[in-house]
Amino acid sequence: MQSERDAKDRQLDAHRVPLDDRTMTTDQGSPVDDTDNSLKAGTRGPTLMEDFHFREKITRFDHERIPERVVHARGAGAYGVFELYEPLGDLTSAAFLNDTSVKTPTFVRFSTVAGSRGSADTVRDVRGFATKFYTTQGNFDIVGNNFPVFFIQDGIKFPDFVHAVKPEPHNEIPQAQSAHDTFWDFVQLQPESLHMIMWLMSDRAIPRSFRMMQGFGVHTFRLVNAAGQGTFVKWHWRPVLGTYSLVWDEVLRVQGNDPDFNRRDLWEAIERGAYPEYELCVQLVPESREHDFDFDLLDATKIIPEEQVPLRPIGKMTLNRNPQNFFAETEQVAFHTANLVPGVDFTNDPLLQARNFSYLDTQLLRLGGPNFPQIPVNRPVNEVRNDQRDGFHQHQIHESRTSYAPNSISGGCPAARDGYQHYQEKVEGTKIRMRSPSFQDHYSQATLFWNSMAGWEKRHIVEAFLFELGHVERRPIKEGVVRHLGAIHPDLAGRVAEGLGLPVPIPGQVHTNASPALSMTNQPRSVATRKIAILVADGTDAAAVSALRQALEGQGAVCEVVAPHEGAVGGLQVDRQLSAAGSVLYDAVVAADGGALASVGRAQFFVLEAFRHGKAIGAVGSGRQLLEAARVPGQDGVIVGDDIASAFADAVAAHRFYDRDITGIPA
Ligand code: HDD
Repeated sequence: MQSERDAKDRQLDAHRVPLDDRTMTTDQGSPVDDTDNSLKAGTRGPTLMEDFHFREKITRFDHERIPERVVHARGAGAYGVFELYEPLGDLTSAAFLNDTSVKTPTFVRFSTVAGSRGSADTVRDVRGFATKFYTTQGNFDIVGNNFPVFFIQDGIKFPDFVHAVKPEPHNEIPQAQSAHDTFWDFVQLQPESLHMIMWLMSDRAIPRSFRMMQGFGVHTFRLVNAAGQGTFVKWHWRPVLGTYSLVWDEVLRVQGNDPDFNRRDLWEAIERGAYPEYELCVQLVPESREHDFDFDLLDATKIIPEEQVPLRPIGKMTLNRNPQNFFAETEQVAFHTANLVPGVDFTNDPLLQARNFSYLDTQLLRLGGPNFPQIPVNRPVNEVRNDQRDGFHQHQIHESRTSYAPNSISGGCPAARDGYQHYQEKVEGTKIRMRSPSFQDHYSQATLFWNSMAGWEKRHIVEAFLFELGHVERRPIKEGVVRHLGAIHPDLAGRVAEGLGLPVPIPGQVHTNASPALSMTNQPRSVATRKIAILVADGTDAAAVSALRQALEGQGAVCEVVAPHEGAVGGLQVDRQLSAAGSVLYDAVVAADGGALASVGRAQFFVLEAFRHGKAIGAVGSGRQLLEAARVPGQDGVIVGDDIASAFADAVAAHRFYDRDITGIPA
C-alpha cells in the first residue's frame, strides 16, 4: 500500500468489505449455521422449496456473470496517481493540468482487443491503455491503445472490422488471433487499415510488459484555455522503463506456460513496490497550422511524426496500488471517450465521434442500466448533483422534493452554472455520406513505418505476415494483401510473396522518408524489474550465486533460483523447480549449476531456447559446461566467466540480441 492515501482510495473505504471472522449471513442478514447441506425432507429425501438459503445461494451463483466487453474483454487494472510538471494555463483551463500541487488519482486498465475474457495475454494484438483521471472537476478518460493509429477512419466500420477479426461465426475459431481468412479478407478490401496492419505485424503487438509499452490517445483532441482558444493535441504515454517486446516464437510458448503473463507481471511489480511509471506527453498543433500537413489531423489512421511535432512531457503517472477485487473494480470499470473535463474537447474525427456514442451505449448493457457511474470504481471524487433519477440499481437516496429544472421549491438547485463550455467551432456543410478526399492516402505512412524499422524489426514484420497469411486458406486473399504490400514497399512485398510462393508484385514508386522515433531501438536501458533465472543444482557454488544475485538485485532485477527440485540446494533456497519453469518466463538466464545439469535435456533446452529468443545468457564457474553441452553459440550477449555481474547486467539491460544467427537452433 502507498503511504499517502489519495481521494479515490479514501472514497472506496465506504464500499470495502473487510475479511473478518463474523458470522455468515444471507444477503438479507439472517444468520447461517450450515451452508453445506440443503434442507431436505429426511436425510435421503427431496430438497424443500422453503430452503431460502439454498435458493438465494444458487440464484446468486446463476447470476454471477455479466456480458464481457464486446472488444477488449481481457484486461488487467491498477490504481495510480498523476503528477503535473508545470501549469498549462496558456493551453487549457482543466484544473488538473494547472495545479502542480495536486496529485490526481487514476485507474488504468490494460487489455487485448480480440480475445475473450479468458484468453491468453501474449497474443498478437493491439493493447488497450485506458486511463481514468479522478479530477476535482469530474472524471477525465483517455481511452487509448498502444498503437497511435487505428484500423478504420469512420466508426460506422467498427462492427465490420470487429466481426472480421473476432473468431469466425460458424465455428468460433480462432480465439484471440487475427491469423484467419475473415480478418485478412477485410484488410485486403479496406486498405485504410494498412498502416495499422504494419504496427500489428511489428513487435509492438507483443509487448514484454504493460509496464514497457507506450499509450496513445490516437485521435486529435483539442485543449481549450480560459479565453476559449483551442490547440490541437495528441496524447502520448511514454513508459519510463522504455518500450520493449517479446519475440513471436516466445509468445507462442508463453501462452501455455503462463496465459496470465502480462497480468501477473503488472500485479507482481506493484506488489513488490516497483511501480510502473509513464510520462504523459503531448504533441501540440496551433489551429493556424491545421492544414499544414500532408495528411488530415482528423484521420485516425495517421500519426504526426515526432520529428515534425516533438513530444512535450507534461506529467507523470505512477501505478502504485493493485485493485482488491477483480470483478468489482477491473471488470466494472467503465471508460468513455466523452468523459471530459472543462479545458479538453473533441475534434470532428469521425472515428472519435462514433466512439462518443458507443461507450455509454455498451455500458448501459454491460453494467445493467444507467446507474453504473455509481459503481465505486466509476464514481468521480467530486460530488455528483443533478435531476437524473431512478433506474435499475439506484444507490443514492435523493432527499430533494424536486427533480426538475427550473424549480423554485428547492431554491433552483441544483443550479446549472460555471459548467463545461463546448469549444465554439463554426461548422457548416451539406449532409453527405462521404469521406473527405484528405483521407484517401492509405499507403504513405505505412511506407514511413517500414522505412523507419531496423533490420531485425523488418525481419520480424515479414515473419509475422508469413505466419498470419500462412493461416489464410484462400489464395486470392493472400494475393490481395501482397498487392497492397507492393504499394507500401517492394522489399516487404518481395519477401512476403517469396515466402508465400506468390508472384512478386511489379515494384512501384515509394518514398524514402523515415521517422526514427518509430523504431524500438535506442530505448532507455535498465536491469530494473528484469526477471532472471539462476539455474543451480547440487555442486553449485552458493557463494558465487549469492554474490551475483546481490549485484543484480541491487540494481532492481528480480532473480529466481531454479533447480531440479524444490527446497534447498547447497544452502540456496529454491524458488522454482525446473519442470515448472520455462525459459520463456524470464528475461535472462544464468547457468550456475556447477556442471551438474550439463546432461539434463530440460536444462539444455532451457538455455538453448533463451538463446533462440535473443536473451542474455550467463555462466559462472562450471556452469559453462551446460552451455557447451547444449551447444549454445558464443555470440553477443553470452557472458561466461567467474566475475560476470557487470557484463551480464549490461547484457540484460540491452533486452535482446536480435541479430544472433538462430537458423540452426532447434529449440
Ligand atoms: Fe474502443 C472498449 C480503445 C475505437 C467501441 N476501446 C475499448 C477499450 C479501449 C478502447 C482501450 C477498453 C476500455 C476498458 O478497458 O474498459 N477503441 C479504442 C481505441 C479506438 C477505439 C484507441 C480507436 C482509436 N471503440 C472504437 C470504435 C468503437 C469502439 C470506433 C465504436 C464505434 N470500444 C468500443 C466499445 C467498448 C470499447 C464497444 C467495449 C467495452 C467498452 O467499450 O466499454 O464501446
